[in-house]
Amino acid sequence: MIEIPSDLNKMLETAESVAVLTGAGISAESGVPTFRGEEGLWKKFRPEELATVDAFMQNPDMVWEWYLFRRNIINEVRPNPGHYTLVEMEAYFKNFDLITQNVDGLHTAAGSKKVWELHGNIMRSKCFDCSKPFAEDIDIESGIMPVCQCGGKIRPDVVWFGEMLSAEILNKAFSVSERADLFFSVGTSAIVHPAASMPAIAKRNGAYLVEINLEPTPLSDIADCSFMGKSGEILPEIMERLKR
Ligand code: BV8
Ligand code: ZN
Repeated sequence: MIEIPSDLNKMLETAESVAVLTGAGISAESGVPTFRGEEGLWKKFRPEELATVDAFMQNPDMVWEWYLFRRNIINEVRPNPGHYTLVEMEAYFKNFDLITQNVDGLHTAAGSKKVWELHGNIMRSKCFDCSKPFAEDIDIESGIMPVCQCGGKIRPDVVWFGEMLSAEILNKAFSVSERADLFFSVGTSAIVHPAASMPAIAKRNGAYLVEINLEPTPLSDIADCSFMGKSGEILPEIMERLKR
């Protein structure tokens, strides 16, 4: 059982606009490897070296091999109690927005409606040049890289390091963070920007900031309360408290 501080109790009862930022940690209990954890997504490389335009330009096969490897994992996994609790919270609070860094689509699969995917979605592919969605399966076994009618290379529809996020989604994330009176940061190491600035923006605009993570992060110092533990266990306990 977790200890819920009285000021969080009060916020849970009075909050009108709630926003959540999630990272890879919320999908860990579903079996999706996190980026920087010890089981690290791809042993030999760091995501910052593979999830980049340069890596794709230099070695599209290797980058696609990494994404197809991750797609296969994600095809086998299901949302966990942490994802499902956020679906319940969306129904419970007057205004609720879910901002995610994750590209695994598990929030939508769990039933969340208002999900802002800051970094895109790994299951979608698009043309590198004209961004036209590419619906066919990617098969690189043949060694032939899929190309768009315009001649552009097909890539995963995710935001790589050094790439701009969608301005529309980013602005939406900034505005829900500014407006939130209760903000949860769940399962993120809070080092990737501009995503990691959302909790600080919420805090600066008067939100009560809750962190749920396995280990301390740069947010732990500014959080109003920090639960160190598994999101799949802590989020359901907080929801239990809401229902009582
Ligand atoms: C941009 C999609 C600029 C691809 C991803 C120096 C300083 C500051 C910033 C920068 C800098 N140098 C470069 C930058 C900018 C860079 C950045 O922030 N780099 C970082 C590494 C320092 N950002 C960018 O490049 C962004 N673009 O800035 O554009 C620009 C400006 C003008 C003009 C042009 C360009 C784009 C960033 C997006 C990159 N794409 N993903 C893909 O997935 O392949 S980011 C990638 O990391 C994932 O999306 C992931 O979600 C994200 C963040 O990682 P986390 O989600 O936090 O995961 P992590 O493993 O790190 O942590 C998991 C946590 O969960 C851990 O703390 C763990 O303890 C905890 N946990 C584990 N299990 C559980 C748990 N918690 C609870 N319960 C559990 N069970
Ligand atoms: Zn194209």
